[in-house]
Amino acid sequence: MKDKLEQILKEFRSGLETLSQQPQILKYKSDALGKNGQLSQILKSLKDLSNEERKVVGPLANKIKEEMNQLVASKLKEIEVQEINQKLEQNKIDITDRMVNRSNSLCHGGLHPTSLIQREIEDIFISMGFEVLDGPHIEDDYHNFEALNIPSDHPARDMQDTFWFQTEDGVRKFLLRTHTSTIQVRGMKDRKPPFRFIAPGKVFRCERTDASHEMVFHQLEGMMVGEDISIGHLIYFMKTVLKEIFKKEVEVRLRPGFFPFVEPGFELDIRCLICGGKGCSVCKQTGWVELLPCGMVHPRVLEAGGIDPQKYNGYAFGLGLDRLVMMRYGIDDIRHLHSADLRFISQFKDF
Ligand code: FA5
Repeated sequence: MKDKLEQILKEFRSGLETLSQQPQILKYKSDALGKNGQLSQILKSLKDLSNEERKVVGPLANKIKEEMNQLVASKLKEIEVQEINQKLEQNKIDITDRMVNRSNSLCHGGLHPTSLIQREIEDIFISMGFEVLDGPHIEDDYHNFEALNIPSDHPARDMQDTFWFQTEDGVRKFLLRTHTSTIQVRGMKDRKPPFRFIAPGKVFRCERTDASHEMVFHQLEGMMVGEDISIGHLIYFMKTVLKEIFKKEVEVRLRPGFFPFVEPGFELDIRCLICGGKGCSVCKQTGWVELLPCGMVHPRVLEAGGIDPQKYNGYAFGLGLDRLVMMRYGIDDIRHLHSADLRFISQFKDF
């Protein structure tokens, strides 16, 4: 019986070696190990053996069954690896290869205009002593609203239509951040005044799109906290940045604006550079583009960031990055920026 078991294993192994397709192997296995297979027959006949024989044959039959299973598993693994290697070989991509255009000259990629402007602005702020921070796109209610002095029953929540994640119990706790102001409290918590930082990034709103509105767009948050910070500091930094970006003085106007996280709050608009102030679809025929809401940080927001509002104060702003890109390059519709149209994108190659 012992010899017979070893013979079964030997034959199974050599039969398996001749197979190379997964379905064939699975069938081979079920034939050999199924209830009509030789091994099952031996296991069934154990009851007819003497006690002594059963003690030897039983464990040996189980060991051989285990070994046959292992042979099949490693054969299947081997085939899987072969298939993956074959696919990799067929779909080989040479990342050093260059694309050639219709006129047979080499072409290469470049940065998106939003990235170009973002990098330029980061450099300007870094040169003025600002840090550059990052934050999560999926935010919690606390950092997007509560900590910014916008409690759940506050009407200001309606100013930004929000994409919420619904939890299983129906509670709205997480959302796609509606503004980069979420970084204010995160940034303050990790720092001691005086400090200044910016935080560029994507934001998301459930909005109807038009020439100046997108559902996914970019903002660049900025914050400066210390002793005796004034609106004068705010205006100075904003004007310096705009002058650097546009390489000339641009006409700006400051008007009162309401944001629960600043007091007082302002809207800084720039004279529309698409129409020169005459009126167009980008400036909604007003001649001015809303670009840079800002204000002095509300004491409650400083407190949420662990900063004593009796001792320190600061300013914050939230630059609309896409609109700045539009003004800088004379783009008359924000939707071009996400169009992925190579004819549009390739105009901005920086090298
Ligand atoms: C805010 O998001 C505030 N968090 C900004 C802020 C920060 C105020 C710090 C005070 C202090 P607002 O919703 O206005 O504000 O958006 C800021 C800028 O983002 C706007 O001025 C505009 O330039 C840009 N923006 C707003 N909505 C859109 C949109 N749908 N598409 C493209 N740009 C937009």
